[in-house]
Amino acid sequence: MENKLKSKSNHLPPFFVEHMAGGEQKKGGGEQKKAGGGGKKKEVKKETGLGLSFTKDENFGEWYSEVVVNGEMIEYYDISGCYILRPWAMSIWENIQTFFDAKIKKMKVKNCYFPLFVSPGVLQKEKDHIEGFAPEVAWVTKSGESDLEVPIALRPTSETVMYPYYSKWIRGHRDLPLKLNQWCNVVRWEFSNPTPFIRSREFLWQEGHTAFATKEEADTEVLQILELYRRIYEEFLAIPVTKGRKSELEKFAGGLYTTSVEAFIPNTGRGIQGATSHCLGQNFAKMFEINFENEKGEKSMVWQNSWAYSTRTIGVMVMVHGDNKGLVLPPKVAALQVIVIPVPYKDADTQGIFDACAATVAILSDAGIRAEADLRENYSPGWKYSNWEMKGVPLRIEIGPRDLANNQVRAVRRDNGEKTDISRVFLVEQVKGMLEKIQQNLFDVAKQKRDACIEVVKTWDEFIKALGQKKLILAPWCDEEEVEKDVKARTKGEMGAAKSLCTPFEQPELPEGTKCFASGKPATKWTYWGRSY
Ligand code: 87F
Repeated sequence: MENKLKSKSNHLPPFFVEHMAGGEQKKGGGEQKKAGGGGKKKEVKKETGLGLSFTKDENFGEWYSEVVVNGEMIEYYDISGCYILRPWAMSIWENIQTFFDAKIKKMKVKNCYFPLFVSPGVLQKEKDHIEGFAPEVAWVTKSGESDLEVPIALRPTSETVMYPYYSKWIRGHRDLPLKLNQWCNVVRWEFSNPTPFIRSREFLWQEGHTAFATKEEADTEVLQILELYRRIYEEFLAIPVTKGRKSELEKFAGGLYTTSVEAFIPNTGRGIQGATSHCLGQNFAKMFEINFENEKGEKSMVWQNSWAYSTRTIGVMVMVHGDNKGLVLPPKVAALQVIVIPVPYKDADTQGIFDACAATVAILSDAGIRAEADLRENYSPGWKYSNWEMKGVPLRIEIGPRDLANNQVRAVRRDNGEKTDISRVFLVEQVKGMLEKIQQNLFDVAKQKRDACIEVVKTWDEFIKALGQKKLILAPWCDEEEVEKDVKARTKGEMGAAKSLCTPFEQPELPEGTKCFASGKPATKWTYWGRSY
């Protein structure tokens, strides 16, 4: 019996194991963050017991781990690098998904679903592309107790899964363009330090895979998609990004060229790739024989693109906007935009206050604002304030006896703490206006902080100094692969090497005779450099 239980317990989460035979296994994930252990523990906890143990400035890594858990976005799981996405995070994902999905449908992209499992033959068909990534591929080798005859891979991306069928489905020019997208999970067995949303072993994304008759059509789409990614970051997540092109070293090796939106995390001084839109050229078409007969009856090869953004978007949002009270959610993506909290006082008209809260929610909801009241009776108003601040709700509305008497409510902004008394007559328009202001302010503040980190350098010494100061470095570059390799080699250390982030499409003027910061050769462009995630 004991043996049976033991072998069974290998497949079960610790919760179940604990509730079985007295469970000698430990609870919680292997990498469960030790909120109290190690490092400097700053007491920012309030009397409510709801605060964070770490400040964003003093211990960013621990702050982040704590904020995603206490803000109820993530629960740690007992497999390292895998996380539970709780409804609070999932609704943010859904809000940006709704925007993007509608936009790509307007571009005539169709959704589809290909299997999660990949046979080794298919996975390795395109050898060059898979070579560098091979260590990250996860394999299923067993069913029950028996070994599979052929192991099966879990998709890390779906080029090799989808393109054999593109070859089958595309025959003539009338079959083009073929534009497919799938919303799915992918698995990459990363070994470097897993971080919720930012680097996890399973994550959610959309992957778009399109095929065209001409390069021009492909080029156009690459930029259309990139613009949608910019809008997700800037208009929804309130995060400034730079659109640009990746260097030869940093591009997707299987493609022709890679464009990306790049964000920056001021606290760590690291760049972070926000999303990518690749032109694959005809590389995969050659490999997978994706040919079509053109209008002249000649056989030609398709031009392909692929593009993706992932749940990493949510992590960047937390890192950029979060503060020492917890998450700060931009109104456009927040599951809840307004939380209404009753503030009863001694023998004041408690029922009247509760009714006013319910009425406020009804009015806001009718106007399309995502609002709820926290009418729980076993928590104090102060506890509720802290709780919803931790969860990052953009606007709090308090209703107490004085507000009731004056036919008003008190609104408190999460982003800057500003308090405004709003007459109930103007409730909807004022709340709408405040939510727009919050959205704009989050972007403005984030942009100001990002811009303050940009350092224009001309020489290697200036570059090294700026790197040490966690700057986002803009430098004139000769665009030679060997030079970038050299920059990596010369900067490698425990913080990770510096690399090119992107060559921005918006180029400052490059005066005649400007030299490359690293090689001294003639510079051909301005490129962003830095450490990155
Ligand atoms: C990990 C393991 C195996 C990234 C990997 O960016 C393969 C890969 O091909 C791999 N990690 N990549 C590159 C993904 C390229 C491309 N795929 C479609 C995208 C956008 C969506």
